[in-house]
Amino acid sequence: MSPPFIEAFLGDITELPVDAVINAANSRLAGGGGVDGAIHRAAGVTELRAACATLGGCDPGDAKATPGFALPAPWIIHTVGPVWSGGHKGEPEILASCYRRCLAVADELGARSIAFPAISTGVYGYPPHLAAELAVATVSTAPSDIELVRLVAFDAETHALYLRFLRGDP
Ligand code: AR6
Repeated sequence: MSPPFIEAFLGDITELPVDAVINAANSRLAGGGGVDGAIHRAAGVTELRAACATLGGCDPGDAKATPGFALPAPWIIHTVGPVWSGGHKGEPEILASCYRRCLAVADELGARSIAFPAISTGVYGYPPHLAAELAVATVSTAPSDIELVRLVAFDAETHALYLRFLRGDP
């Protein structure tokens, strides 16, 4: 187990040919907007909804896998980030747990390459710079057999944040 190679990527996570794509889901795993909606549409709404319905929901900070169906990625790992409410309600710990649990589930699946969206930074309101710093710090120190982690930004500002923290700039 050694740290993975981590790279920032700007674009649509649903198009990436990695072993597992991470979904920023809700605790009912009921589908929604943002990256969750995009993943459902690209994977196939009917198939993915049915697979999610068997999982019994997912607690914030935890992660559960389904097949990727029509995605290039064979697996989807659904995780539930914290809803931001000022930062003193355990949000950083929950978000760090999302990254660690996704790496652990990816390990169990035998995945070697995975892609994360910027969990919680959309509808859930987590400040993007704090989330990007935490993502880089957590992924680079969590033990796993994953070889490649793509931190996927859907906007240029988030991409610049990943590049900055991956360079080690404050
Ligand atoms: N590829 C990569 N990143 C994307 C894509 C995409 N296709 N689409 C959006 N993003 P959000 P959250 C980025 O709101 O804050 C859902 O309704 C987006 O720009 O998708 O964790 C769920 O069901 C942002 O940077 O997730 C939950 O109810 C990031 O993905 C709730 O939203 C996360 O934004 C979860 O909220």
